[in-house]
Amino acid sequence: AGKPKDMNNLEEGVEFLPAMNSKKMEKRGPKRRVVITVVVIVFLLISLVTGLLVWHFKYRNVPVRKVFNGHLRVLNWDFLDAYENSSSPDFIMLAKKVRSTVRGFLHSSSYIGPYHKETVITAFSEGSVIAYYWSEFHVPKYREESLDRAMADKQSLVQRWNPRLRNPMLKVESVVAFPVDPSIAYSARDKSCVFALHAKEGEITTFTTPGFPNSPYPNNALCYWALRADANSIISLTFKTLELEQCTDDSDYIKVYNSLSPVEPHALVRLCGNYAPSYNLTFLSSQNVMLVTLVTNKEGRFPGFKAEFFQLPKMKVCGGTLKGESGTFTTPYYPAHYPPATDCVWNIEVPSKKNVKVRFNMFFVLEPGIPVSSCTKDYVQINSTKYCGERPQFVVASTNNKIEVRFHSDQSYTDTGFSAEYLSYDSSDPCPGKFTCNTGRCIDRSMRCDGWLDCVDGSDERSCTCTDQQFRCQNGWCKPKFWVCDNVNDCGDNSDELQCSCAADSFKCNNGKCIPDTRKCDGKDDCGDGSDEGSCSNGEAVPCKEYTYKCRSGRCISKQNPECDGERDCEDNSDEENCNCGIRSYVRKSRIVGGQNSDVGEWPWQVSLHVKGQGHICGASLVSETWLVSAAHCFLQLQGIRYSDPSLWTAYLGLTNQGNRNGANVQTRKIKRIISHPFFNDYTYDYDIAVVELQSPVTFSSVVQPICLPDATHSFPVGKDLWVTGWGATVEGGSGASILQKAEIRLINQSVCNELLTDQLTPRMMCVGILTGGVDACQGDSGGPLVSVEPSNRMFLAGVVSWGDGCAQRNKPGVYSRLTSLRDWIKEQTGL
Ligand SMILES: *[C@@H]1O[C@H](CO)[C@@H](O)[C@H](O)[C@H]1NC(C)=O
Ligand SMILES: *[C@@H]1O[C@H](CO)[C@@H](O)[C@H](O)[C@H]1NC(C)=O
Ligand SMILES: *[C@@H]1O[C@H](CO)[C@@H](O)[C@H](O)[C@H]1NC(C)=O
Ligand SMILES: *[C@@H]1O[C@H](CO)[C@@H](O)[C@H](O)[C@H]1NC(C)=O
Ligand SMILES: [Ca+2]
Ligand SMILES: [Ca+2]
Repeated sequence: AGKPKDMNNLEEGVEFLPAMNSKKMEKRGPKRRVVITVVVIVFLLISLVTGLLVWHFKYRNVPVRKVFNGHLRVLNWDFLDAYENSSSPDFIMLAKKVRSTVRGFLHSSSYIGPYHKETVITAFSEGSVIAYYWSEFHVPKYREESLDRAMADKQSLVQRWNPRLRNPMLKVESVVAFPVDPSIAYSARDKSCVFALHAKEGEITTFTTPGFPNSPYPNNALCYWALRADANSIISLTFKTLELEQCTDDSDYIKVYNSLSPVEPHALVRLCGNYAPSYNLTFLSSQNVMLVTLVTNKEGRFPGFKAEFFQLPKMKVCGGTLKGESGTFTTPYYPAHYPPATDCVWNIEVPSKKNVKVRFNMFFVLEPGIPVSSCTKDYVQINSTKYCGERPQFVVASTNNKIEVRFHSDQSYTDTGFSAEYLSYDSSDPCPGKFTCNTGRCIDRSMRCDGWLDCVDGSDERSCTCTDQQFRCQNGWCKPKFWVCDNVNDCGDNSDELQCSCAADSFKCNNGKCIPDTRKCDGKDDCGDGSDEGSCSNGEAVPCKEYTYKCRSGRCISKQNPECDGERDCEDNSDEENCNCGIRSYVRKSRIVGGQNSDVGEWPWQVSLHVKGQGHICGASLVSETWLVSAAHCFLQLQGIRYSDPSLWTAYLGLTNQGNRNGANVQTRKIKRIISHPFFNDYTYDYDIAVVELQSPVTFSSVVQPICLPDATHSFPVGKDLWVTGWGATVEGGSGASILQKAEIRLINQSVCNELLTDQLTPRMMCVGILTGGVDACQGDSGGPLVSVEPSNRMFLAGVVSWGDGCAQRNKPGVYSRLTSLRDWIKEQTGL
C-alpha cells in the first residue's frame, strides 16, 4: 500500500496545498523534521503572498491608459466663426465651459469619475454647437470593463446629471464616445500638422500633404485636416492625386471620417497605395463636417495627396416616384462615394399593361469585412431581398407594373453605389429580338447554344443540339471541342476530360503522358518534357537537363518556374535578378466593368506600332528600356511597302486610347532596328517572332513597365488562364477599337487544336481559346502580348499574337507564337 500513497503525495505536491502536504509529512517523518516543515510552509506562504502582491500590483492595480473620443451637442449656445480657431479667446472660453460640463457628468458616475484624468476639447462645429473632445482615463484592469460599459451608456448618464443642476450653463445632448488608440489622441497635442479649413460659398478649397508636390510627406506623422461647411450643408471631398506607400498592415494610410472625431463608427474610407484613374476618389459627408487624417510610419518617401472640397446643400429627400416607359436612376452623387446615413426609396411605375424590370449596370455597395450574404450595413432592397457587395450587371424583374427599390447606407464606410435603369416590357415578349434568360436578362441570340453560359442560370445552354464543332458532354451540355483534354472540367461532370485522364496511381505529365507515380522524381525524364522531375528537390543542385533551370553559376535546380517568384532558389540569387518587370503600378483593382475596355495602366507593357499614314498596324510588348517583342509577319513586304524598314514605324507606349496619342503620359519612340527570326516562314507562320530596338530608351512610369520574359524551361500548362490585349486591328487592315481591349483566354491542348486546325501547328505555336468577351469582340493585335499571371502575381509573356485572325473570337481558337521555344533566339539578339 506504500507505493500508491507515494504517488498520491507526488500528485498533491503539484497542487500547492501546503497544509495538507505538511500533515502527511508530519505523520511520516520524525519530530525533527517538523521544524524544517514549518520553515518550508512559512516560506511557501510568504512566496504565495509576495506572488499575490506582485500580481496585484502588476496586473490589477497598475492602471490601463484609455482614451475615448467623442462629441456632444450644446443646445443653448450660438455658433461663432471664432470657434473654428482653437487659439481664439472665444474658443478657449467655450472649451473651458464644455470641459467642466463633461467633467461634471463623468464624475457623476462611480464607474467613471475616479479614473478620469483629463478631457480636451479639440474642435467645435456648427449646429447649434457640436463639441468634439477626447477624455483620458487611468483605470485598473479589473475596472476596465465597467468603465467601458458606463461610457457606452453615457446618454442615460447625461439625463441623470442634467436635472441635478438647477441652472446648467450648457444644455447638452447626443453625447457619444468611442474608445480609440491612445497614441492618436496623444499626438493630437502636437499642432504641427493640424489644419482647420472652412468651405467658402461657391468656391473650391484645395489642400495637400505638407511639401506636396516637391517633397515627400513626413514620416512618423499624424496629420489632421478638419473640414467644415455652413450649417445645413454637406461636404464633397475629392483626392485629385494620391500616392502613398503601398498598402500593408502597417503602411501609411489616410482615413476620412464623417465627423470631426477620428472614431471608427464614423470612418468613411481608408486609403493607401495608389488608385487606377477609373477608381472614383470623391467622398460625400452626411453633415457639415469631415475629418481627413494621415498616419505615417517611420520610413518611405512618397508624394502624398492633393485634395479639394466644397460645400453643397443637404439633400432634402432621396429617391422619388419614377414614371414612364423607361428611365435611369443612381445612388446620390454617383459615381462619387454615396454619403453615409442615407435612405432612398424609388417608386417605379410603368404603364399599367406592361411589366417592369430594373437592370443594375454598375453595382458597388461593398463594406469592408461584411459578407455579401448578410448585407447588414449598406444595401439595396427590392421586396424582401437585399443586395450588396460588388456585382456584375444584373436584372430584377417584377410580375406587374410597379417596383420599389430601397437604398440604405449606415454611418460608416461607403462605396460608389449603383447606376440602374428601369424598363417596361411585354410579359409575352420580354426581350424583343433577343433571347430571354430565365432570370429576365436579355442576351444576343447568337449566344444561345454556343457552349458558353451567358445566363447566370445557364438557361441559354439548355435543350441544345450539339454542332460538329462541339463536344457532347454526358450530362447533355454542348461545349466547344477545343475545351476537351485541357485539364479543366468544362462539362461539370468531367466527361470532357475522361478520355485523357490518367489512372489513379499514375502521374499526368504536362504534355499529357501518363507515367506510374513511382517514376516521379527518380532522376529520369519519363515524361519527355521533364515535368515528372520538376520540384523534386528543394534548392539542391541537380544534373543539368533540357528542362532544368540553369542558374548563372551554371548549376541547375529542379523547380518549376523559379524565376522572379520571390524565393531565392539559385545560390547566386540569379533567379531573382532582373525582376523589375511584370508588375502594374496601379495595384488597386480597376473599376471598369462590363465589356473588354482596359483601364489606364492596366497593361503597361502594351505597345502600339504605327506606320506613317496608316495608323496602328501591330502590337508589341516592352521587355526592357529599349527592346520590344513583336511578330515577324508584321514586317513582311506587302503591296509594295517594305514594312521591314524601321524608319516607317513609330512606337507608342503608355497608350490606352488611340485617340489620346498626345496624352501627357504617352511616350513615343522611333525604331532603330527590326530583327525578324531568320526561320520565319510566311506561308506556315512558323517562327513568327521579331525583336524591335528603340532609338532611345523609354522612361518607366505608372503606365510604362516591361513584361517579364520567361526562361526557356518555363511551363505554361494546358488549361492555364492568360490575357491577351490589343486594339483589335490586324495587318490585313480593318478598323480596330480606340480603347485597348482585353480578353481572358485559356491554353488549349496542342493535339486537340492541331486536329481542329487540320495539322497546321508547329512546336513554335500555341493555341488558345477565349474565356470572356462578346461574340464579335476582337481583342488582340498581331505582335501583341499574351501574358500569364504567375502565383507571385507577376506577369510573364507567354506568347505573341500570330494568326487565326489575330482576333480572339469565341468559337475559333487563336494561334500564338510560343515564347519559350523562341526564348534562346531572343536572348541571342537582345542579350536579355
Ligand atoms: C486664431 O486666433 C488667434 C488668436 O486670436 C490669432 O492670432 C490667429 O490669427 C487666428 N488664426 C486664424 C487662422 O484666424
Ligand atoms: C467621381 O465622381 C464625381 C462626382 O460625381 C465626378 O465629378 C468625377 O468626375 C468622378 N471621377 C471619376 C474618376 O470618375
Ligand atoms: C414583389 O412582391 C409583389 C407582391 O408579392 C410581386 O407581385 C412582385 O412581382 C415582386 N417583385 C419582385 C421584383 O420580385
Ligand atoms: C491532349 O489531348 C490528348 C487526346 O486528344 C490527350 O491524350 C493528351 O493527354 C492531352 N494533353 C494534355 C496535356 O492534357
Ligand atoms: Ca451561351
Ligand atoms: Ca475541359
